[in-house]
Amino acid sequence: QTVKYLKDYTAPTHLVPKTDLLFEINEQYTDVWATLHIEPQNGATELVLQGDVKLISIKKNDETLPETAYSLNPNDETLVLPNMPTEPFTLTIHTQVEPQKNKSFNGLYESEGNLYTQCEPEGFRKITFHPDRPDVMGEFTTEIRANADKFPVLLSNGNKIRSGSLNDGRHFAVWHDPFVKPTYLFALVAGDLALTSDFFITQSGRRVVIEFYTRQADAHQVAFAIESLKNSMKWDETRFGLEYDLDIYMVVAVGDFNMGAMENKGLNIFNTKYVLADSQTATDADFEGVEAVIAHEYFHNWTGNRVTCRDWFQLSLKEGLTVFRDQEFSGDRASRAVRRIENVKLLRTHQFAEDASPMAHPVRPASYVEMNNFYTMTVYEKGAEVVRMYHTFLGEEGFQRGMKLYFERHDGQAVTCDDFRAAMADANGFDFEQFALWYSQAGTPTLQISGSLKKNGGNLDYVLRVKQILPDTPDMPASQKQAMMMPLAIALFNENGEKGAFKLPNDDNSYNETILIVNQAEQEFVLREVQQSVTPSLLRGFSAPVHLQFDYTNEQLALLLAHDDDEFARWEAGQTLLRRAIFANETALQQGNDLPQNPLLIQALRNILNDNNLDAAFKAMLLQVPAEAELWGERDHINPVQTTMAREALLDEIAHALHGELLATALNARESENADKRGKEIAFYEYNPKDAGLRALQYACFPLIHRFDEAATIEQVFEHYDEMARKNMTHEWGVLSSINSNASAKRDELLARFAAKFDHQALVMDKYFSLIACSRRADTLVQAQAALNHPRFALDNPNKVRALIGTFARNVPHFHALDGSGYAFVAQHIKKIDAFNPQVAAGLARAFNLLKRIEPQRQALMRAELEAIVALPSLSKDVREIVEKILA
Ligand code: B3K
Ligand code: ZN
Repeated sequence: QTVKYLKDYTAPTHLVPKTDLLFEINEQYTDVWATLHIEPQNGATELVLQGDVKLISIKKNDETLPETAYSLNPNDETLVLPNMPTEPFTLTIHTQVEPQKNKSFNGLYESEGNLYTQCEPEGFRKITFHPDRPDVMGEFTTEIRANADKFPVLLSNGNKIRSGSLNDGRHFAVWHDPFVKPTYLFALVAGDLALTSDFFITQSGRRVVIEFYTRQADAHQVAFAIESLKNSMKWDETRFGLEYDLDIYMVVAVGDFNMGAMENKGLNIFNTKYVLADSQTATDADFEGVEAVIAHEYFHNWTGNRVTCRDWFQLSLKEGLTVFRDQEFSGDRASRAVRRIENVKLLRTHQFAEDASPMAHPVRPASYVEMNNFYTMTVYEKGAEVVRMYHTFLGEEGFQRGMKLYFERHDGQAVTCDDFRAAMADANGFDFEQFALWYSQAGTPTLQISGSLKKNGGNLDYVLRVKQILPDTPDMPASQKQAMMMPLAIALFNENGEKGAFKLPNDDNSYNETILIVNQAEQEFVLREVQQSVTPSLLRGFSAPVHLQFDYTNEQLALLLAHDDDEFARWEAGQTLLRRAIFANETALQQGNDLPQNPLLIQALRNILNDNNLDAAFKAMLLQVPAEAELWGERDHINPVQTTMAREALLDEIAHALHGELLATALNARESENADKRGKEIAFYEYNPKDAGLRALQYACFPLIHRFDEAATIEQVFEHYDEMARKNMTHEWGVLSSINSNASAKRDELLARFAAKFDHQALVMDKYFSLIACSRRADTLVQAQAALNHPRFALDNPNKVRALIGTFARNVPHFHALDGSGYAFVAQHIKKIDAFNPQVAAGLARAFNLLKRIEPQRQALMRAELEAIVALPSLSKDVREIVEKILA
């Protein structure tokens, strides 16, 4: 396999300031003529173009080149033209593609009779030959010709400059994008699609046309996405001073899509999952997902498109920054604290696991085999935390000064993470030299902190000792790593739960919170003139993406859980208590002892349930018991099913001890949700953040209520299902999820009714398949296998695969079944899917990341499956890269 290294970067030998494309769409294939206006650099004569597509012919300045003038190398997907002029010239390249046969959903492909493209990172080379690298930017003009009945809609980037009819029932459209862009932002859509339009007036008074394209049947589900887009446009103007630059913004929804969405200039292409939403088919979480992804892709117009990446190693330059921006947008929209906690939960569950796995890599990877494998939690989510740390150091004003300088310097360019860091530093006179390590050192740092009181004359000092521990990662041993720089936000609480004042060295002001700059392997911070009893609140707001170790007593954690005014720190105190209780259960299970009781934790949860001043959405977060994957942290010798048992035992304890409180809380939340809807239409149960919080609280309680008396609850659910379902999908999904592990036939009947009702709603059928796959019932594998034959299941649809097989791979007791059946099921489908969609197969392969950290018996079973996968001669480089790393 060819490994590409960041250190080998060299500037392009040829630039392509203009590319003119002509697509002739035919029944079986599409002809593409690409005219590249080429500018050789520094006298270069050898031109290397990238392409993985059938070549028909090449012309140089209108003269057909003989086959001897170039060589095609399918192995590294290159076309080498050795003797090219040193003066500017054009190449016109004729290629042919078969979109109907393309099930990789990369390049030009067909879905339900329409054509779509996906070019990031290297899909353009499946359409034509081109340098196809992000630092070769140019202006694109695209003409599309097709049958007018089959393909009434013809779209590409920028503005439509011409259109009209041709002979034989064909028509054409010509699009011109005035902004220079790399090939990865190219897009084309051709098909029979419904249009919903709207408009937005920018801060400078320009009218931007908004166009959403969907299947006819889905057009009624785009209103929320359009509102989200307008909110995003407004927000980027007010918070970042950034205005949209073209006169039209198009979004196309497609059901066959490998990821969430794609930010092609002026023509976003979206997975239907992140466009279509109405209250009968989408949950509150789905609405929030639509809003966030619409925002994310829109924000890329500046952070990604106007300023792009020099090379793919810099991916986090656009992704980390754009995730940070969409997180801030969601936080400004509603429930900032809850959004922050959700982001941290996601990071700690999946990114920390990645950082502790053979796939660990820095935010800026140093090497890759297949770039598609590096659209990771580390690049996106840890990358966003790195951007957030700049923001924490500089504050909003300083951060915006940095952004302004970044755009002043780099608009229209392809740049690196160092350029971004330099802009932040130079705009603020802040030294971010050491901070560069966040881009080159993989692994999650651990901060070991201890605190002690010290007499200082008549006063007391509180001394915090901070030790920073960096882990070994496959790319670099800890011994080669240097101490990182990070903000540590802290406050001190007294025994009454009040924030205590303190002073800093050489500073006579009083503070009750501050941000310490951690930048050494070991250091001490002195907080002067503190009170007698101190409970430190540490890493407030999750100020750095690290593990925190501090020897809190359970009483101190209960104090923070009751009183901390930083919602993250407060939630985290509760999570630590919950984690400790589960670990204690695990130990007891291992040693065959009785399970310990947790009266302090139970009382703390009781207080939360009874607290009428807590925001409902936040209360729901406080009641979440960490999932198995959140518990494994950096541990080895994981026995997954034992973790599940220990966790279930705690859930049982909570369900029994707090049954009355849980019931009262759920009923109160339901009452509040209903309060303003009496006498109104059922359709009034729409998404809004306040009601979403009340529903989140109901369904945080409901599974525990069901756990207390399964037989009685399933009867009730059975009786009231239709009534709940009529309200909206959040309720319908909420009750089904709550009883989804119930062993009775009534659960099967409810799921069957659900599936029958939504037979023609593809996105809801995804929910059905994921319910089947995440159930903890004993027969889940059997049901998942049966679901493969369901008429609405399709192995070539990525959403279906993720819903059924992806969800199953995260179902801890079933994926990790001791007979190996779960591993075999997932491995079998990785092999099948790899034959036509390597990206989706590689995504599934990550489920085996835990290999080395799991107990020996399961490890052997996993290993056997992985070895069978790498033994496949025709395996894609996508899956091979992942599986070989896991096995290494
Ligand atoms: N930039 C795209 C992701 C492309 C993934 C290619 N495998 C979506 C996004 O991050 O906004
Ligand atoms: Zn993105």
